Amino acid sequence: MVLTSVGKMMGLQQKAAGIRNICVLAHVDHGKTTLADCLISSNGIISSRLAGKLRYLDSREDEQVRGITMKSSAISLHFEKGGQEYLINLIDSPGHVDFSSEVSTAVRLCDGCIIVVDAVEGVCPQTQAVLRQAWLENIRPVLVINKIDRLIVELKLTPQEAYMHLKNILEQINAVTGSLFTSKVLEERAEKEAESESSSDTAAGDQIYDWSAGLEDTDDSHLYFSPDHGNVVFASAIDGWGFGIEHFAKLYSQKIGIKPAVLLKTLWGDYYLNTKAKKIMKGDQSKGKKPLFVQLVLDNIWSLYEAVMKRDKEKIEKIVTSLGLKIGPRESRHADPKVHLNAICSQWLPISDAVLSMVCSKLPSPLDITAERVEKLMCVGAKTFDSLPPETQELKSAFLRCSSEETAPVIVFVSKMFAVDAKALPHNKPRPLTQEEIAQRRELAKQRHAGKMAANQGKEVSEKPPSENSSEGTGSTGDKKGEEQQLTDQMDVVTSKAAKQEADNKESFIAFARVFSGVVRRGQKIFVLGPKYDPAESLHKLSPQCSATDDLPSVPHMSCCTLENLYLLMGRELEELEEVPAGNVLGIGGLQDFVLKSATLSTSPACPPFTPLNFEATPIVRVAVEPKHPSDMPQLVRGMKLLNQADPCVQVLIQETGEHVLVTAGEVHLQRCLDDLKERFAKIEISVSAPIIPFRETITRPPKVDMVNEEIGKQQKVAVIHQTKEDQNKIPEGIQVDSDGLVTISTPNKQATLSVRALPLPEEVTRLLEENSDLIRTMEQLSTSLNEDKNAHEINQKTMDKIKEFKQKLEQNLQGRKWRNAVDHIWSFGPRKCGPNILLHKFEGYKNSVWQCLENTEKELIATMKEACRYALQAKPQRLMAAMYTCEIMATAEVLGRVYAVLSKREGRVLQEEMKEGTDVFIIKAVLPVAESFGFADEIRKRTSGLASPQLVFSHWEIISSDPFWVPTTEEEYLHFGEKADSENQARKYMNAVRKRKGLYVEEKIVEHAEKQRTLSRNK
Ligand SMILES: Nc1nc2c(ncn2[C@@H]2O[C@H](COP(=O)(O)OP(=O)(O)OP(=O)(O)O)[C@@H](O)[C@H]2O)c(=O)[nH]1
Ligand SMILES: [Mg+2]
Repeated sequence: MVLTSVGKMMGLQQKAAGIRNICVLAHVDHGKTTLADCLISSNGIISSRLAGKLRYLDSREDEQVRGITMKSSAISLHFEKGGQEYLINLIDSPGHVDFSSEVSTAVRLCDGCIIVVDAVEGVCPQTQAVLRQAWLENIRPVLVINKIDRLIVELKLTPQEAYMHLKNILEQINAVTGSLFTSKVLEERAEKEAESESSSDTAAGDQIYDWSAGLEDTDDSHLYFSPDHGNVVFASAIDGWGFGIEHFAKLYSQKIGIKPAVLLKTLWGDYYLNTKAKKIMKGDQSKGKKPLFVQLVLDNIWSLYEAVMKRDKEKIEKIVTSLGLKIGPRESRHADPKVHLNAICSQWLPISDAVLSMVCSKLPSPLDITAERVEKLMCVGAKTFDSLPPETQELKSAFLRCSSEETAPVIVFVSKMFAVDAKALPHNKPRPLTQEEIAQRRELAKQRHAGKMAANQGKEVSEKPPSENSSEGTGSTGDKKGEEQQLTDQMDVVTSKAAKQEADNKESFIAFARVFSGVVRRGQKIFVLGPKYDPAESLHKLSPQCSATDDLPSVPHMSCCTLENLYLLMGRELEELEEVPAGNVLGIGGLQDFVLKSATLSTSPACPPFTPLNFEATPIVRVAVEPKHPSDMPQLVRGMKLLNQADPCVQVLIQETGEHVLVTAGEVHLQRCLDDLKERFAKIEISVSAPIIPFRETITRPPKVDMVNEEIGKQQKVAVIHQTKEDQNKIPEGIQVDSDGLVTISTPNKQATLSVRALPLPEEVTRLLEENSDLIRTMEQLSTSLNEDKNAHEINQKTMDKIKEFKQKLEQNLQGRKWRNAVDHIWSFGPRKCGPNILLHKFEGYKNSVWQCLENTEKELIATMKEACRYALQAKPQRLMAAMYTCEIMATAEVLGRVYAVLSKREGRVLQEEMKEGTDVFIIKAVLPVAESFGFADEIRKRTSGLASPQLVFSHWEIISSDPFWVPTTEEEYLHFGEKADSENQARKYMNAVRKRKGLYVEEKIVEHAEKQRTLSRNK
């Protein structure tokens, strides 16, 4: 296969209809990178022998060592089918849950995706997660069921069993898609109903409820994966083969004389071949017949595997000649039968053909971007499309046209920044010489040689006849010239070395981006729009026709930059480009001072920022880092800044204590960030603290029973111990606390007095607040703009309806005497005005509240009462909330016991256990406190000899039921737990650990009767 030249790729970039931007998505280890290898080898970039072993797109050293992908990377491939040429921009993504943010960055730039599923493991948690991601971004999926060879070699299934197994996998995956689809239809239906309700208010006509509108009506057949739709490929990436059923339909239509269209419909499903009648009949199972798929497809593959594995030379020969293949002696005599197998299979059913032709025929080109997706991309937060300024709404057509005309506005989205060694940039690399340059050099060398020869001759001549001075003169000048040349050459070497060293130390950032409209050119000036940029605001100040080259007034969240370099992304290599037309994925250099992680670039100030990426993983694992040598601090600070820019998900911050903190998605992610920091970005030795575990604090209702299940109030208190408990919650003077927890506190100048009471919110309210955080943020923005300038914003009717609905729901959930009128008295949400806490006021007649955007009243609301809130919280029973992971572990029956042992040792709780159909594998769903999770995956892997490996995903916060301040107060408790309550109190353990880290006072048990201990040890 010939390597496709950059020139050719540039040509293909111009034809948007032939472009496919796709990514490969799957659960960890299902074979994405191996599949990508096979596709890359079809373009001659790597040899087909190495495909699957090289894992070309895993270009980092740690990716190769650990065998998992950590960064998504892109490569452009060329494919030809049916006389049409295609450019495929392929992005390989990581499957490990810690790196799921890399998946989000990849999915945003694509129009379609290949979902890979391991034929043995089937649908796994990350498979579901990536399907959801694809769904959220409105991109179309196709399916590759990979590792079919494992069904033959490892599970030793018969073709019939394998068929049932594959059918099962398809059902599972379609069930996931189905549930995504149903939830969306229901949502839309609810929305429509709400709309029709509001319209029926005005038009008081008869409302006929249309029952059929909804699920039954909506055609969803194109969403499902089915081999007869042509969106499923069965494959074994490691053995280099793959096929869609149309391949076999074509093959057998000639052999058995049945139309390909008929075969295409019947090859998958419960049909069988009636050989006598030469007809395809339905109902294989009831008649005990082999389904067509088994008879015509799987049987053949199975017998090939059998023949090669058993080294049945005759049979292999027969198969090879009947298929018309040519196998070299090197492969057929290889000691490893797998090599032989690979050679046969990859010629017979080349996986790249099957997958790429499915991609080209089933996945959309950039021209097919849907209006729905465009609107979604353009509307940030709870804003709706029709609330955008008209100039902005007009841009929708630019997206839909995806045009590369001069007049089309340029719209580019940068989904992440990635660091490359400055050495690896094309302009710093020795580049192969062109023909002319080679000719030129040859000419120069010839001249030099001729010069030397002449000089030598001259010398000889001058030595002989001393009278001929002239020739001596030329000779010496020639020598001088030579010396000069040498000197400048040396200088060049020195300076280039210095430059190289400098380049060595420098990291260059490349933006991973896609052009949605227009043509980007090198050296072009363009607006960089931050996520908070608001076109409505800037269009007041700027004219919609202004360009980034004009001298413009400053606008918040907008800057101008020059596109310094454009690159074609070719896996480990970058190729320089002069311009990139709409519809392509590209790399952009020179943005590192303008873009932190992601951004929207446009030539039009009316362009809105794209919606933020949907990140599934929440950064939760924090560590503090410091340099080993304090003098290295500046490098660390710089390194952390670079790391932050290079990773979509990591957070770096400086805590109040001055500690530098890294927040990462999980242990593997943490390790990668630390390695990057040490070896690339800071290049210093660093020491890392133990993970800092996050906790939240909350209050609960007072318990009705005590720790020994006695009703509270009836027991006799133990006076002495009771005293200590009172001490712990000691409240300073000047603050009154009543029996119901109402705290009253005066300001130091005694001008004002505040009374605050803390109450636990009903759980549904907390959930409601968390779900609506976007809406609350929008309300906050509206309120501020109302306070500043009454008419700055026209509030969109839909948003208003949403706010009203939210208010109603809150009212429904805040019922009872305690919460009377509470919703109207909401002063603020918190923390930072949008969290799951509510601040209520109790002033009768006081109007100011969060609902002012509905009422249009204005007044200031400012009050700081940190102290009062703290004491109010302390006056109630306090509890810690722990961050919880969910994990799904697959384990065989024999290691199940050990998995449970590890789980229970680490305070894990099993939620569900079920057996995977058709296998002896159990799936265990459990929750585990983040605090107990460090080393969990490793421990499980070790205890089960690598048979089970869990992935942990942050799921929720959970109240730890024990009271961190608890001490025995009644006689029974005292008897049961002892004076010091020595038995484990999980909450206290966590609390003390935090206090210790913060250098706060920790009350710990001290050995009180040391003498007794001495008598125990006799050897003293
Ligand atoms: N038996 C078999 N093994 C395969 C096949 N494809 C891939 N593998 C193996 O599965 C392992 C994982 O393959 P990768 O391609 O790295 O998987 P991945 O999906 O890229 O993994 P992550 O990027 O870490 O999510 C490797 O050891 C491959 O050799 C296959 O078709 N059959
Ligand atoms: Mg991979």
